[in-house]
Amino acid sequence: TAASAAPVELRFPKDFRWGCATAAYQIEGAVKEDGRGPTNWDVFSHTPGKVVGGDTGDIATDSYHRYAEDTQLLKNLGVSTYRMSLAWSRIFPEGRGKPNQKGVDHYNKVIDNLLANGIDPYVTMFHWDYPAALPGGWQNRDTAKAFADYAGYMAGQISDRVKNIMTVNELRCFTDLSHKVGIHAPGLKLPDAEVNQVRHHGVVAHGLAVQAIRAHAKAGTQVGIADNTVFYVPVMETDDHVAAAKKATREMNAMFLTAIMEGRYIDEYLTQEGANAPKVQPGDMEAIASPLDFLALNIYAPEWVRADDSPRGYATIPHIPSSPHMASPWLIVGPEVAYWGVRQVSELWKPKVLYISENGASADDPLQNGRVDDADRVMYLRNYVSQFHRAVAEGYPLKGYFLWSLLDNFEWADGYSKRFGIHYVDFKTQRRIPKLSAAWYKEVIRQNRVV
Ligand code: PNW
Repeated sequence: TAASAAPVELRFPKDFRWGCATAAYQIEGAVKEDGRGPTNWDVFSHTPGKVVGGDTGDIATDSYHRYAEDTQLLKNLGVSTYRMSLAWSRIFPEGRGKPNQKGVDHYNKVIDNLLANGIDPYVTMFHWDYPAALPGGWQNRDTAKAFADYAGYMAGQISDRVKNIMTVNELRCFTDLSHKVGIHAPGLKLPDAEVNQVRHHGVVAHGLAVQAIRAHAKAGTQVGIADNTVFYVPVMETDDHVAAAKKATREMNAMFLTAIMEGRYIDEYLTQEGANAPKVQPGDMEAIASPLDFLALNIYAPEWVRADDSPRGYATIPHIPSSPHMASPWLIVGPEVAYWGVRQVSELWKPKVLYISENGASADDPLQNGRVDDADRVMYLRNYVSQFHRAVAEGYPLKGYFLWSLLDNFEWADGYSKRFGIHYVDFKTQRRIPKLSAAWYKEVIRQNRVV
């Protein structure tokens, strides 16, 4: 007899929120307009040898001028939300002092345009571009205070319309990639003690900003962080490996999310760092642990881990050349990280509300006969979204998903050589062309299920 095939549909809850994400320096351009001050990334990208091809964000996708066109791309997709960031140096060109009204006006126009089109903006206060005038950048503790003042000020300006605010994007990137690995602005390779201090300033900045936003924002404003927690995926789904992976995730993020959620640096981290551990001032840990309304995760590549009988109980498994990856070599494909990330933070810290603030992929994106058939990106996205669906179906509090990115943009040290968009951008004409992945995402949203 013929099998009666009843397809299992991976449907999301009715109120699940679909969106796209971008960041100011990666899309805006207009770096000298309306009083914007120079940033760390302007300096870095204009330093020969720092960015592939000598690319800069001077023009990027010109979204400072084309924001209304970008809103129409979002509207055509059918998203209900859009995650964007504000450029600190448009508001405070020198990092502090007197606000620049033209910068505030610009973001008011962008926000109003989104709302007029039925799209709810989620705003990140800091996505890596800070005013170059701030002495010492994140090496200087005063930057944390300046950041909180800026974040509080802008929360006061926008929270009548913006209901969800994120403090910073990806602590690990703007601390470690910028001050330890040296591939992001300002391009430093500092010794361990100084790196740990920069990390500490990062989490303090987040905490002080939470307090400042709450002090200035309209009651009810939801405050969170967009973190790229490193998630450890158990090599197999058995109790011992599952427990080992959760322990690894908690310990390996000790300087970032674990500190924020637990209000202290755990012993494993302090012991490991010894004399290089960060210098903490009274009140710092209380600020860092400021309660959050939601937690947002940027989830891309997995780490793999297995249980073992070492004292800590786990061994990480390095990526090897045969690990499948997308166009960026670091972007290992491991869709299960989407499920385990949501499950692990839920079990470890019980956040009330979770979002995926970024997930997406770089691909080669050949433009042929006016089309970009990025079937590889569609495959990547379908697999990750299916794993997020599993987390939702099991009851974890995941409420929304922001796809990185709405359009190809300035991919940091990779310049324009790596494309993450679901809209192709011709950087000569600034023409936007929806890729196959945009058609796929539109259908996911329309049917509210994996297609
Ligand atoms: C994120 N890694 O960065 C950022 O938030 C975006 O601005 C960026 O464009 C996007 O992901 C794609 O790269 C990351 O090396 C950069 O693991 C590097 C890593 C992870 C995230």
